Amino acid sequence: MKKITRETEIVHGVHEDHVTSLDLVPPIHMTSTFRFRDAEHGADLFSGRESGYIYTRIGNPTVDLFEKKIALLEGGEAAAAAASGMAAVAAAAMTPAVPGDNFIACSTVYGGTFALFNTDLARFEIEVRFIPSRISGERAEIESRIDGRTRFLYIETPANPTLDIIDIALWADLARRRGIPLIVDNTFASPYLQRPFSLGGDLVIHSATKYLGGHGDLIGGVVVGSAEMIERIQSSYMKHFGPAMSPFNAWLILRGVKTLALRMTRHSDSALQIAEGLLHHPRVTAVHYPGLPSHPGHSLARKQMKKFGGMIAFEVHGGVAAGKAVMNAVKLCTLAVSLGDCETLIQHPASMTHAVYTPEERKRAGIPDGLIRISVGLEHPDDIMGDLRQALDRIPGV
Ligand code: LCS
Repeated sequence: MKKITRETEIVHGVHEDHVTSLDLVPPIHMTSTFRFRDAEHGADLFSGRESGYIYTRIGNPTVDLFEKKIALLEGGEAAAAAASGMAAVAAAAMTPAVPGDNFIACSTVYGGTFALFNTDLARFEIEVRFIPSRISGERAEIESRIDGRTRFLYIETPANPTLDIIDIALWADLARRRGIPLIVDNTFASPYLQRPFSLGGDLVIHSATKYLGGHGDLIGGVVVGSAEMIERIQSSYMKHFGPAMSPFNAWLILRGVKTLALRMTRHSDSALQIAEGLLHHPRVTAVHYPGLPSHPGHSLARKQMKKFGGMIAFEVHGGVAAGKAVMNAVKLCTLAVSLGDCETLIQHPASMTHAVYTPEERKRAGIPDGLIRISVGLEHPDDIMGDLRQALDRIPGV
């Protein structure tokens, strides 16, 4: 072949077939597609006769590494990475169900999950049957909603935003007896604090945007489960609906997750101290934190969690107006949704993360309009409590 032009050289450069540099930290494979050695190799990859990479929506070495890491942390066989936590929820819920099927879910879940279940899945004629979390421990109540078309059970624990604790072992037992899977959203706990597979769960979901990433700089999600269930999700939902995780995000989460144990310990210890501080503040009417002995799910949380996590919800005298005044008066805490970041975040579920619930639906799900939610960050707990105290002190006396 005659010497190539400068223009072509600029496009092609040099190809190296293998990474041989023995990096401590794995490289980011930022490539959309992968070269085939020859036509037969391409055909063999497509037919499954040979395994290897074809195209990043279907598989990528950096994303694979992320999937293997999260599967390991959860104690599952395999994982499917997704572009967001919502994509992970949708993949887990839509893969096993066809029109006419139904599933049972706790009604206190992240607002986006609630909206997906309540409206979008309804368009595919997949029916959600909600159980209010106040009766989520009552076996007969759950059983009475299960029938021959029930494809799975779905829980989130601790629940967003109320911090209700759902009995994973009880729901897993009900699912096993009916031969259907239990899906557990483990976002609030992280695999360091809670391992749903050890309690009988079948699929575990994370919004990796939160504690797994840990630094508030990406959106990502993951579903973990048996090799067979994950293969179904990968070869159908992920491949054809296409919510693939970016290799760069997979790399960021791999970096963030290395400090998961340290961060979750600090988040949990600080949250316990702050929950106790809030409990003693005269303007505070209720503190919802599973680490407090007064929390109705405290003994269950002790059984199924290692520590109680970094999320707290609380209510103040004066309801919604007073709550808004607190959020407008904080200086160190940041008024923002999301959670699991280094920075302490504060938000109002009824008008923000859970605004998709109607007031009636919120009442049934046990989400008070005056509830404030905080994601306790990695700052010194005395500074966080000091900021909340000065904001609470500004509420007019009762
Ligand atoms: N599951 C839980 C428990 C969540 O809290 C969230 C997001 C999701 C799934 C969805 O994940 P995403 O697509 O956002 O990665 N929760 C949010 C929240 O409470 N505030 O902002 C997002």
